[in-house]
Amino acid sequence: MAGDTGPTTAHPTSSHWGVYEALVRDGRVVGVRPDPRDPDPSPMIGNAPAAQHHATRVDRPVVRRRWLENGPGPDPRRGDPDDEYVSVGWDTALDLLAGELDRVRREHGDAAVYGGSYGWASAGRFHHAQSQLHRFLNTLGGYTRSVNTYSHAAVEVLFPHVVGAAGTHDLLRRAPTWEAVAEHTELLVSFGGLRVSNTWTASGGRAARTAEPGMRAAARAGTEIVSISPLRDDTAAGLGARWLSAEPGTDTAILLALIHVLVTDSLADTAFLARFTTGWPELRRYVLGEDGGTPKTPEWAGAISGLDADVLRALARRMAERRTLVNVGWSVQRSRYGEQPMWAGIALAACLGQIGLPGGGFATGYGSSGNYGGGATPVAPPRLPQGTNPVDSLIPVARVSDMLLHPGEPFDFDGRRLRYPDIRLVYWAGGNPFHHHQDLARLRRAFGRPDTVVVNETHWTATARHADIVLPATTTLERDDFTASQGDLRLRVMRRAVPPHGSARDEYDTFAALAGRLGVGAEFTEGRTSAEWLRHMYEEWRGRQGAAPLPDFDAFWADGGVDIPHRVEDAALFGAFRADPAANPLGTPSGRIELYSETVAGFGYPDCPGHAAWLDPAERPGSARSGEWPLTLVANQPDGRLHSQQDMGAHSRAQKVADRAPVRLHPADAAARGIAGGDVVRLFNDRGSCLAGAVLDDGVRRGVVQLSTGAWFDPSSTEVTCAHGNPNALTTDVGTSRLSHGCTGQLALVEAARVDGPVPPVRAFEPPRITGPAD
Ligand SMILES: Nc1nc2c(c(=O)[nH]1)N[C@H]1C(S)=C(S)[C@@H](COP(=O)(O)OP(=O)(O)OC[C@H]3O[C@@H](n4cnc5c(=O)[nH]c(N)nc54)[C@H](O)[C@@H]3O)O[C@H]1N2
Ligand SMILES: Nc1nc2c(c(=O)[nH]1)N[C@H]1C(S)=C(S)[C@@H](COP(=O)(O)OP(=O)(O)OC[C@H]3O[C@@H](n4cnc5c(=O)[nH]c(N)nc54)[C@H](O)[C@@H]3O)O[C@H]1N2
Ligand SMILES: [Mo]
Repeated sequence: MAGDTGPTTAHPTSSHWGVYEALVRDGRVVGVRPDPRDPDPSPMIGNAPAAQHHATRVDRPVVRRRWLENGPGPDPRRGDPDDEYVSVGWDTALDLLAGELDRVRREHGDAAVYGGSYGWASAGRFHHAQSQLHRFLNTLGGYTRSVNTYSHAAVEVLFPHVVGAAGTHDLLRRAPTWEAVAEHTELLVSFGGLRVSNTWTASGGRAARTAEPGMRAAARAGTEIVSISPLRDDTAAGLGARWLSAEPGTDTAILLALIHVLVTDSLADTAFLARFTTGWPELRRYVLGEDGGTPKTPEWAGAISGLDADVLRALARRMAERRTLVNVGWSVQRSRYGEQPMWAGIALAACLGQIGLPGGGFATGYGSSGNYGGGATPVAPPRLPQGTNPVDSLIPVARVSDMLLHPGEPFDFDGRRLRYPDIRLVYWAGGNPFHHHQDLARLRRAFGRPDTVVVNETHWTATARHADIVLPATTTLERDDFTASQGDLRLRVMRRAVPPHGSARDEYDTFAALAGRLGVGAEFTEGRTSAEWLRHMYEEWRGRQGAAPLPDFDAFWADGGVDIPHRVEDAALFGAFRADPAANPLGTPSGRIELYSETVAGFGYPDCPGHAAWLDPAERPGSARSGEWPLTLVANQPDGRLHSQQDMGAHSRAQKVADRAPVRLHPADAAARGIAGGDVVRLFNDRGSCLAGAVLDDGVRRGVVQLSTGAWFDPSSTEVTCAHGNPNALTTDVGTSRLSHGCTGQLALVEAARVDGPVPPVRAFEPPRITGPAD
């Protein structure tokens, strides 16, 4: 065939999940080739070819017919799978959107625009959707923003009270390198495991994959690994890790019991506690039950967690005898009262007295991100300047439904009393809230409230299908860019591989055109084209590297990248504080690690008291709700993709069972419900339901079912909330606590049943009905 005869060319690029080359023939991506320097590439790069040219690509600007005909306004039918879109052409779409932005700002003020727009978008640092959107909205006059992340909001908000802001930054960025772990750490106890597939990902992509080789080298060097988790495969086979299968959501009880043993066995490092912490007497009283509460004994924790009391006792003693690193993974805080296991984790490490010693102490992020433990560089990659947001209106990111449903209502947040703004226009670019948010039925109601929803997307995600105006964005493979992740050692050129799909545009051009219509074109562009911005950002960054002789832009571009000047951090985390706490105090009121915080206690939040405490969550085995909903759903990160991105790709599709997301169950739980491998299963609770395909696995703790996030939300069936298997049909939309309002999507109580008879088809990958001319 003539069309198949062109030469195949290779184009270097980067995704958050790997550095690779796109193989292109006749203008189409036909394959991928891993970066030659990556010895163990992630299979997720295999999703790119099918995703690039999929039928769900947004190929032209469209407007939802009901909005076009009725004008802006709340619409409970927003997101109706049968809604029709009208192809209007770029000029009309931009005119309509500019007019609506202008109307909302004039009538309701800039705070009525929600530009929170959370999401991972793509890896390139210039064509980064949020950066572009935020720069545009700031140029215009500002917007209501979101703060903190779905990933680890409880860490971000709690730890400044516990170790100070700089200490929190260090905890998230400067953990002991895997080399230091191999050299110094005798025992690594990880709550939430060290899930290898999670380390395939790092924001921006990563030139060198260091996590999996690092953990293997540590295991070879003799680091003993204990994984406390509901899934056996949260640690790689071959690490020789010991799996302690615990009930999800019970880590705080386990951690408090380990502290209890250290105290009663006189193994707690009282000299360390006295010198480097404050609040130990309060925590100690609580743990021992001297405050009138239950003593937090191993027997007490054993009954809650399912771990044997003697196992906990032996573990605590072993930790005290060895150089021990306590890692509490981010998943552990992504549920109700998620602040508590973090605070209890650092309290345990403080009792062991090893914080500040090489390879010892506390960490949070091994097994959660590819760059954690990879060493740090003091140099951040180039970044598009975003200007300043003159509007002082914000929400904690996971409170989006509350905000839209309860305008004007007050809420508590980290000691402040704030009010939800009255949002009239929601603008999302580079994120998929109908992937990431909890209780999607509630989110759908919330998305019915604003006057107008605007989404820039590469694909027809469920979020795009809840929008009134949808603007097609180019993908990474359609633009020139560069990228590096935090701690990366190389800034890499990403080269355009294929022409834009349909009439998709770079978001920079979209926002420049909108800014022009709204009278701020010159401020937004500063007179530069995309290509000129790349050069400008690079040269500006190069200029900041001082003495380091870096190549100029043309040489950088020709070479395909530049090594980033760096320094591998070998100083122990909190080492300076330990060496001289008077000279190097932490940024807390006491200058020490606050095991009890007067500040947090002073907020008076029952859901986050002044020290780590066991607060019994509703969504856990053994709770009152668990009588009706006896299974604990673990909604962890998918190993076939990043979140919802490229779910239609070959690697992700190959994992589906009966066309749906795979749900893993213990064979005994399956047998009790007459479920066999390959069956379609309905998971349900009082919030919603979804279908999934059964996989039986005795590496799943009994009573637990695992359904990873990221199956494209499919509300097309009237019988279930999602026909495809998105776990957020089942999760609860309540924050971790009033302190941080973190995401609680990781755990939910559910029941499961086999589906007999006709099963609704999966329609997630069908684009919506579009009328009108192709643009
Ligand atoms: N139940 C449960 N829910 C969770 C979690 C959990 O553990 N359990 N984890 C949470 C976590 S940690 C996170 S970080 C979130 C992730 O949630 P998100 O970051 O929202 O998920 P993604 O699927 O990565 O969404 C990115 C979107 O950007 C689009 N995109 C890619 N490139 C571009 C571009 O150039 N321009 C534009 N406009 N769009 C682009 C993609 O098509 C995709 O739709 O999910 C959270 N949700
Ligand atoms: N392949 C891939 N990698 C990713 C991502 C992705 O989408 N795909 N997303 C990235 C992002 S944005 C983030 S924030 C990180 C998230 O990193 P994490 O939060 O660490 O990842 P999860 O997979 O959600 O959870 C890891 C494991 O924790 C266990 N777990 C769940 N609940 C509990 C509990 O209550 N107690 C204990 N002890 N264990 C529990 C589960 O068995 C789960 O497999 O991953 C990143 N890496
Ligand atoms: Mo995340």
